[in-house]
Amino acid sequence: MDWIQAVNEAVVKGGKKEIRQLTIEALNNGVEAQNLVNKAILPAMNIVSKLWRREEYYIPEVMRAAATMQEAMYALRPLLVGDVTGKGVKVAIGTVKGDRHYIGKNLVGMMLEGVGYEIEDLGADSPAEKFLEAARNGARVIGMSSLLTTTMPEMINVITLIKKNGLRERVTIIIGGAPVTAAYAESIGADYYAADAAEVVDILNSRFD
Ligand code: B1M
Repeated sequence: MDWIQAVNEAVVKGGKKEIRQLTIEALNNGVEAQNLVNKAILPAMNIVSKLWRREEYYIPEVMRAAATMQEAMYALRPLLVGDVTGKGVKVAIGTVKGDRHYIGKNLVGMMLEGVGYEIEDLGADSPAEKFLEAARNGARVIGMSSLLTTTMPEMINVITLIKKNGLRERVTIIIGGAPVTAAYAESIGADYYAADAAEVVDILNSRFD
């Protein structure tokens, strides 16, 4: 049995009920958790995206696939979030106001937690004030995710608010999400842009190790 393909297809088809069992079986058959994420689950969401663009999938199918992906991630979580020594760095991460996409943000949070960062999940559709509050309460990193071109400018509001409150020098700001680019990060005064969760880990490790 090709476990990678089976998990990939189950996510694309939105097989929420069977995905947990399937993921566990794949693990029991020697497939590594990280491989399931990188080779089965993330590519599945790309397929879903294409199907949506071609109007072969509509919002209910996309939602089902997203929920299935989350379910698979829950099953993998204990393996991705290993037994690691804490770094003593709190990262507050959220999807900006107006934007309800949270899968990528959750993945970034999970990967960071896996290597020892303390995560404060601000959720999706998170107003600027929530990011400010987190910065006030000791977060040393503010992570913002945006999946919509229309919500990207909300990142500017967050940075402006943090600056206005005199906290800019205290926090490292990292941003990402499908439409976000390194040039955009630079233009709005964020410290870093990361293309994916693994890059966030690399960047923060080089900043805090
Ligand atoms: Co939405 N959606 N969606 N959607 N959706 C996109 C983003 C879109 C590109 C699809 C398309 O048209 N091709 C498009 C945006 C177009 C644009 O603005 N450029 C779009 C749209 C238009 C919309 C709606 C407006 C549709 C509508 O209602 N007309 C609507 C908006 C609702 C809202 O937010 N207010 C909407 C709704 C939805 C669903 C609810 C159906 C669902 C969300 C489920 C959920 O999260 N609760 C959904 C989904 C699933 C998608 C796609 C198909 C997949 C997104 C995803 O989860 N990918 C997406 C198409 C696509 O992105 N190709 C699409 C998997 C995830 C792991 O990847 O989030 O990119 P991603 O995260 C990556 C990197 O970007 C990076 O790391 C992660 C991987 O390692 N990253 C960071 C993310 N955050 C980071 C933060 C960092 C660093 C890296 O630092 C802190």
